[in-house]
Amino acid sequence: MSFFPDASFITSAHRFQQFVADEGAEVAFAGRSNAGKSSAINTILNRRGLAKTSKSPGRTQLVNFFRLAEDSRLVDLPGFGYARVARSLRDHWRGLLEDYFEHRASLAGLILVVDSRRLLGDFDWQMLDWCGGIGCPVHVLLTKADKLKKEPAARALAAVEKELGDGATVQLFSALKYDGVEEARLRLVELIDTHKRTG
Ligand SMILES: Nc1nc2c(ncn2[C@@H]2O[C@H](COP(=O)(O)OP(=O)(O)O)[C@@H](O)[C@H]2O)c(=O)[nH]1
Ligand SMILES: [Mg+2]
Repeated sequence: MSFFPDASFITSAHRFQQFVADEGAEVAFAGRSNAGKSSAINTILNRRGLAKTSKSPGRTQLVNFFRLAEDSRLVDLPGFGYARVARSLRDHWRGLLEDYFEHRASLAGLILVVDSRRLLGDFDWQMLDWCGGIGCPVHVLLTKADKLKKEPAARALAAVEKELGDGATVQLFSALKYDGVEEARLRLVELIDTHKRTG
């Protein structure tokens, strides 16, 4: 079964003015470069190649909008936490994301993509801070879980759950092995439905 049979790319934005109309509900995906964000989006939407995956981290990124269904979107945010990206570009992204979190009424939740072997970093805490400030729910995907054995994976999950407390929900995820895909889809749908019900 496909949760999002009508998923399609809408547009890319480099500036706030280029964002699509702030209507309905949208869930944002964020993660440090190379965390596995594009792979997670493609796997969750069951569309290989919809969000481009890359082996070269730090490639110029934009804010990418995808249609999920009538009145709902997925937004792929740039991950600026990578040292090889020029400082001016990082500052631009930071400002753009700050604007986004501050002013986006249709924002229903954030799915934060974190490499399960690296745990939470500065970029992730910045995202969590912004979301905490506006009461935006966060769901953390601990990706590339296939690279960890069962015990270390369980420990990574417990450690992040403990760090975040009630601040977010957390799960293990693997785009390679399809682990946790259904759970991620259900959470995505739940975030959208909750936003539509409560505004
Ligand atoms: N083993 C494994 N590799 C993954 C997984 N997800 C992504 N990758 C790899 O990690 C690299 C970065 O993935 P990508 O989705 O482009 O990361 P992004 O920069 O966060 O969008 C690529 O080489 C992917 O093939 C996963 O679940 N398991
Ligand atoms: Mg990517």
